[in-house]
Amino acid sequence: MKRMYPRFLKSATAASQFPPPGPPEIAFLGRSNVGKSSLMNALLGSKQAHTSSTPGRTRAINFFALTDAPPRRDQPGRHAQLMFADLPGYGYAKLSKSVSAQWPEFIEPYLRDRPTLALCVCLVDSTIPPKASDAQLVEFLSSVGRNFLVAGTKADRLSGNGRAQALASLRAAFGAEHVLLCSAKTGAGTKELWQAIRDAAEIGPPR
Ligand SMILES: Nc1nc2c(ncn2[C@@H]2O[C@H](COP(=O)(O)OP(=O)(O)O)[C@@H](O)[C@H]2O)c(=O)[nH]1
Ligand SMILES: [Mg+2]
Repeated sequence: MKRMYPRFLKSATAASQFPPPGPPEIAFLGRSNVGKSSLMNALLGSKQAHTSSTPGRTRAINFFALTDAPPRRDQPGRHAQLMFADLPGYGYAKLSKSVSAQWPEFIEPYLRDRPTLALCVCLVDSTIPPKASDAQLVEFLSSVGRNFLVAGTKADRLSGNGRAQALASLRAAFGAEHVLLCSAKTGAGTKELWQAIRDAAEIGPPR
């Protein structure tokens, strides 16, 4: 799989700071520690992408522009094919169809209104039973008509039988067609995830 090259665009903590809608955008959501940074790095094949450990950026939406060729100094504004949006990770305990107390107020409008948002990748730890809060997030995304995918993370920690059970319980919770298992550690599932991203963004296979 030919890689894509991420370029950090900006960190936004208000709707007025979102970059202008451009190419199709993929949002990554999940509770802290679910493995979001690891999985994004596995998808991008780089450690430069994730900035969530940078102070001040953890409560922000971090936007990345992706191109299918390395950035060139002489073409700084090179056309991006895709955008990744790394959303703040923490408990969704209070998330509901109405505004959440814990969820920064710009997140819900982002998920509801962002015109170029093509897919929400919801990360759920496959090694523990799905949480009610994960279901609430997915319910919210469904209620606003968003295309979503549930990626069960850390699947390398499960045995073959454990993976089958985890897949079954995630499918029962979120709908079979929306679920896949992955591992940032082994790379398992990342090809399928890329395919789902490309399908949602309606961009062709890598050249
Ligand atoms: N075994 C295993 N551990 C993982 C995987 N992905 C993340 N982790 C571990 O889970 C912890 C949280 O990962 P991180 O990517 O920082 O989570 P984030 O808070 O969602 O960004 C770290 O200790 C990672 O090493 C995975 O695919 N397999
Ligand atoms: Mg992180």
